[in-house]
Amino acid sequence: MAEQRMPRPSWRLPLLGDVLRLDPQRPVQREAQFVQELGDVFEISILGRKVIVVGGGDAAAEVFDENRFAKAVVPPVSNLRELAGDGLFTAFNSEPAWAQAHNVLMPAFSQASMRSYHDAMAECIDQLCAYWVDTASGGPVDVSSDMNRLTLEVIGRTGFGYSFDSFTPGRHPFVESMSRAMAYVSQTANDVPVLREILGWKAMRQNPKDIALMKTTVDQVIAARRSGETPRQDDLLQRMLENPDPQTGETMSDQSIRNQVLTFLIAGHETTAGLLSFALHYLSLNPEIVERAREEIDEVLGTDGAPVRFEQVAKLRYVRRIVDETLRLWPSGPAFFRKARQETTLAGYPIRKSETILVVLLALHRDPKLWGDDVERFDPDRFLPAAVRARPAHAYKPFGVGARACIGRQFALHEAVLALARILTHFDIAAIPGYELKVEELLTIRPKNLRLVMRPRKR
Ligand code: MNH
Repeated sequence: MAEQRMPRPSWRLPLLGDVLRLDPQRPVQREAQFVQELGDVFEISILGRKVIVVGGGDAAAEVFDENRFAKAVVPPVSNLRELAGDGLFTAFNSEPAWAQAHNVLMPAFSQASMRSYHDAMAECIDQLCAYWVDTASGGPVDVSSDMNRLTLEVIGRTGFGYSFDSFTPGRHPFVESMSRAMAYVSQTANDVPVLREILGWKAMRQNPKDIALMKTTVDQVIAARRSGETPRQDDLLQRMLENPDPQTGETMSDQSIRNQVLTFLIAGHETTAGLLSFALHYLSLNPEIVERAREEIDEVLGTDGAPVRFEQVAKLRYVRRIVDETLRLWPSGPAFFRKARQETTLAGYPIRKSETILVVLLALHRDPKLWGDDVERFDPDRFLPAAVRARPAHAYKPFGVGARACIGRQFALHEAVLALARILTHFDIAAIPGYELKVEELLTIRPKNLRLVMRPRKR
């Protein structure tokens, strides 16, 4: 194809580029809008940095091809390296710590390993339900905040035997530091450094303190386990301490273990919390979906309130489809970066080696070419096996692609299905009349100010 210029937003400025046309509060939602205006492939320029954006169609299948493209660690993801170093999520593809941690931890995240985390997950979910019965007393609950409590508690306990005392009023100092540190990374993603110093000096000073507190907390947990001060248990930390990399025979350093623990706390908590929050939002609006889910839940789990067994979770097929459909409309990691391994083309446009490409899942998952023309409708039956088979594989990638895809996928799905099943067993979920869904972005996405009334279920 002849050298043709990629579409770009109109009114590009010198130096600043398209930065004024972006939305610093809702960057990915703005980019999804651009997909509607400019098509599946276009370029934007942010302060001299060019980013190619892919939002649908065959171009998506192309960038997912691991032979020609790979994960790119660029801002804002690379800004997390100050906290998580060469941990799994933020490592460059060539860093040895990635391969080692990947080899040690892959078995710990297999479907079979979920059995060893199941009881702790179930306990945390029951604690959440009890917390709602005690504190909500029929009034509305703050959904995103409570889902964050749940998922952080789950990853803390199953990851390294640590409780954040999540179901007590107030917030753990670690949680305070983590949410400020995440907000800092997100808000400084596309800003101008000079302005940051003027406008954000307070946050700039707070950030190193937050990072130090998080690292110290994790180091203490690791040291306590290593010395035997806290008991052994079958969790991620124990596996990292004991299991050597099958390829090299070497065990992980404390520094690398710390980076992985911090990574799981970051990557494994707000994503699953966002998923659960959006799912509860849609359940509050769709009584017929709740009814179908409950039929399945009562049949699989029984109605006597007995603890859920590991094997039962995989049988909750309809609840799983609710989860899948939620991740279609609101993939909690709404976009990710790729880069060209060598000079190549994309949708016919020439691409230089290492050029940065942003995949906007938010747009891909609503591409009418792949999903039909009622893409906004919440319909779990899009994930019936026959419907899935009828779609190309690149239509749906909420957990990313290739070697660097999400290691926590089974973990998140098990936790989410279990949590929704338990919540639907115990509560009738009611929306606040007039609530309009607005979506907040802090690297991950969540429904803004979502409050729902959780009343003990009437049978
Ligand atoms: Mn998770 C990578 C989405 C839950 C740990 N995760 C990714 C990527 C996406 C993603 C997308 C790829 C990002 C990229 O290409 O740059 N993750 C999710 C979603 C959920 C989720 C939508 C929940 C829903 N993730 C979890 C959980 C954990 C976890 C739970 C851990 C307990 N994720 C990771 C790690 C990586 C990752 C670690 C990086 C893996 C690697 O690069 O080797």
